[in-house]
Amino acid sequence: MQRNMSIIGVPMDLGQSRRGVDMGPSAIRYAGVIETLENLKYNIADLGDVAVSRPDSKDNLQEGNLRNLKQVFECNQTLAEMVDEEIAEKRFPLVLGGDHSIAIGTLAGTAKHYENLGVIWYDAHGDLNSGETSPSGNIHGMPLAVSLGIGHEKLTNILDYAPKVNPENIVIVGARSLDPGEKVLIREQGVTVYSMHEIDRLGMPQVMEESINYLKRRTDGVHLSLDLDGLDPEEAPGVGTPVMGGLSYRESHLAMEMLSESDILTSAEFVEVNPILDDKNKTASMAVGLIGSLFGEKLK
Ligand code: B3U
Ligand code: MN
Ligand code: MN
Repeated sequence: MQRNMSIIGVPMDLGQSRRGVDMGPSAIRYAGVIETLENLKYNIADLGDVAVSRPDSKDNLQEGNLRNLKQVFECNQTLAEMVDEEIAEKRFPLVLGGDHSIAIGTLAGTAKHYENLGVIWYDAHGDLNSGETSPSGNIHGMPLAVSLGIGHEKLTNILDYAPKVNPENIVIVGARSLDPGEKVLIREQGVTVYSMHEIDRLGMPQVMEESINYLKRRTDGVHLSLDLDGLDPEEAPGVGTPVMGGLSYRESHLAMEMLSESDILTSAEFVEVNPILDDKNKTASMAVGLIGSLFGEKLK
């Protein structure tokens, strides 16, 4: 793993409708992310937060059923440029959200640097909607589709190339709330999904082993996009769209430890921490704990 790491905060809450997730980067910093990584001997450059402009009106559904398209686009454009530059300078980008729409920018900046980028999408949701299939118009339910080149051109074409990712290089872990259009896309495009059903049947060790081996064989870099709502809301309550029956704290730590041992990751992001909905910064602390495991913290 690259020892030089850049932390980029993205205080974005315009990709969905509940306020508060814009405070995610502060909450994760407050919970000690920098100290945790420095104790693990990483050289950290905290680049601060990307600017996010304010919406023009409250329920700002713009062209094609996309809420706050202009603001989400602008922020992701800036984020993509920053991530691109950090990777060019051989620094590992760790992006802190913010809602999951920011994965559009992270992936745009990352995928440029690989022939065949792999993605692990740790999430209760598929985030494979487009303006046509979305039940909400919320762009945080669309970033994975955007990375496949499906969706509004302004978003799919950030940094002037599309698609960013090959569907066969994507593994979704923890899914338990997929919309009809997302299920069609998963089938048509050959995305690998370990839903809660497979996790219950196979267990997290096998799921991660299969995912890691699969991606190792076919990719030259792997991005982890971890949505805290992948975890069970009893353990990670500070998220905007909780779905019961999720991944446990222990399963998630094991997944991070196995990823750490595999040494396949080349970039990562942690998103959807909403301190307003949280219980004493529990979810942000959970994110920091998972980041610790992901970057090599050992139990003994
Ligand atoms: N699939 C729904 C709900 C959703 C997606 N991502 C989150 N919630 N966090 C949608 O609105 O696209
Ligand atoms: Mn998500
Ligand atoms: Mn989610």
